Amino acid sequence: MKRGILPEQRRSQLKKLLTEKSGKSIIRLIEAHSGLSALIGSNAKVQATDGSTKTFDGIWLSGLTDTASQGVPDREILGIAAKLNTLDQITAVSDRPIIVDGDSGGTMVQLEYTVAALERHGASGVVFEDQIYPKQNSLIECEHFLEKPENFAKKLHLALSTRRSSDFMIFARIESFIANETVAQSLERAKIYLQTGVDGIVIHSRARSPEEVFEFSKGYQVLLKESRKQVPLVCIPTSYGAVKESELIERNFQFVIYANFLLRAAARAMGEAAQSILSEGRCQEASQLGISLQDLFQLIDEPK
Ligand code: SPV
Ligand code: MG
Repeated sequence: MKRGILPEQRRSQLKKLLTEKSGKSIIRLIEAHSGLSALIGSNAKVQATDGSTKTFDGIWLSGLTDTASQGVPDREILGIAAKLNTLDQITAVSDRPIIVDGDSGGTMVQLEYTVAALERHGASGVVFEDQIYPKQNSLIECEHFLEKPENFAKKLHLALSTRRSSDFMIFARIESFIANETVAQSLERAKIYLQTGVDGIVIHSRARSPEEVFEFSKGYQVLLKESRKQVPLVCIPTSYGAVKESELIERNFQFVIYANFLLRAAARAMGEAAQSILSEGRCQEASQLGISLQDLFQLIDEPK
């Protein structure tokens, strides 16, 4: 039987990682949307060129892939019960810290219950974004509507006062670039959100180049100096995927989230298998398109 770890053991892991990795490397999160994807992400490892073993440090419970895997748009439709169900699948099989995508947090009451439930269920942190509820996925080319920063700060204050342990990290996600705001506006938001005492800032973008997030990072370092704070910076480089982790470290990012790659890979493989069965009129070819049954049994610890 696969065993996760207890909520109180997992909760503090993210802060511990931050202390261990500070200034040396980046905390790498892989998306999960189910028990199986969490197993695959947690088991992944490669030998780095210096001989060390490279793995993912933690898991991102992605709103997009969690809802997509249930065939539903990423528009805050399913609610906290569905998210907790996914979180429980992940905690049952993985020992990694988990950051949950809290979307906009919903209404103030919804946000309060969300924070309490995620902390109780063992997540190590949650990200709330400053889009107006119900949010639109940031990577969609459409008009996105943002909260006034002062209003979003109220949500952050509520999240911070709701959590019971300071080990449970609250991140504020800035959607300025998603809504065509300027770098100056994004930094103004960062300044206001930092004043609430949040534990991290996520800067998002759907540009093909990292230029705007790099520019943000430059200004953000000045803000940190001025406020004498050390608040980690997070990016989600889906649209500017050519960027290397080494560049992100140079630009002072402490976390990188690989937000949707496992689900997209699985969706393509599933489509190819379904097509193959139809076109061949049999399943032999489809068998070659996925992992073997032996590997699947081993992955889920199927009892003999
Ligand atoms: C997610 O994975 O749900 C995210 C990242 O929030 S994005 O889809 O780029 O908005
Ligand atoms: Mg999301």
